[in-house]
Amino acid sequence: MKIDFCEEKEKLLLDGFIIIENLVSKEHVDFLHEKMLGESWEMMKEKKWGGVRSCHGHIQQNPPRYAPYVFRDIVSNPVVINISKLILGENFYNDFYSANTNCPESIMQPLHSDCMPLWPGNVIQHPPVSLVINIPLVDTDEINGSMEIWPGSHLVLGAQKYVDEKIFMERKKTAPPMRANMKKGSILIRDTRLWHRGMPNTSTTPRPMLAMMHHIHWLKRGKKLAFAAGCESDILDNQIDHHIYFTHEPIDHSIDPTQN
Ligand SMILES: O=C(O)CCC(=O)C(=O)O
Repeated sequence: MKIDFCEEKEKLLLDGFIIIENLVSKEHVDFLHEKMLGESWEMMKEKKWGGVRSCHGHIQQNPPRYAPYVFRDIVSNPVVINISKLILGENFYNDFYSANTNCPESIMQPLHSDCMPLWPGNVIQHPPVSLVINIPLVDTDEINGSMEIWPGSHLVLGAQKYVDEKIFMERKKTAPPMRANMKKGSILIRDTRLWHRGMPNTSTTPRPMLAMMHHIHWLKRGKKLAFAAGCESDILDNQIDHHIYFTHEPIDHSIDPTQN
């Protein structure tokens, strides 16, 4: 597959997101999905709701950070690295490795951005400083709650983290939202300011979607994430600052990775 990186970069800058298909091996996706699905059902039973405002049916679920569940085409995908480098420059870093699992009977989340602009009072928007990398572990569509995204909304001035209904109803007239429907193996890369929300999952199975966050090198860093020793060759790529450490201690991946 040939990717026009200049075109993808332009699209990402303009629309605030891109989706590229066939970037992750379906075997890797299925293998990780099988491992995580059991944990999704458990968390669902215990009503461990998370994500934005911990809405009913939405789980913040961390994937295992030990072999054999760590894959280079997920954590260090070369196409994603190339795009992040084009947008964020050299030495960008990742500080997040989790998943949004949207469970059956979930409700609609409030429309929101993941990060606010760095200079909120500016009269023009600054270039992107952070990107979210989303990788669904199943095909996603309107039935199982594909994410709603608002093209171009990352450039709207004056928006708050939770977008006021009056503001989004007005924007809807000229720039309506769409659903990020994806085949498994695809990757969605989006500006963290892009308006989006989880939608009801009316199917009978959870819809897991991995999430990583890439940041420009000078943005303030949080704690490093722990991965199990032995995964080094599945992860390390010198074009990305992984902001992680490897440990021989057992890793409880159910704990919030940034608290680990
Ligand atoms: O799961 C989704 O589709 C979106 C989740 C989300 O945006 C969040 O929890 O912040």
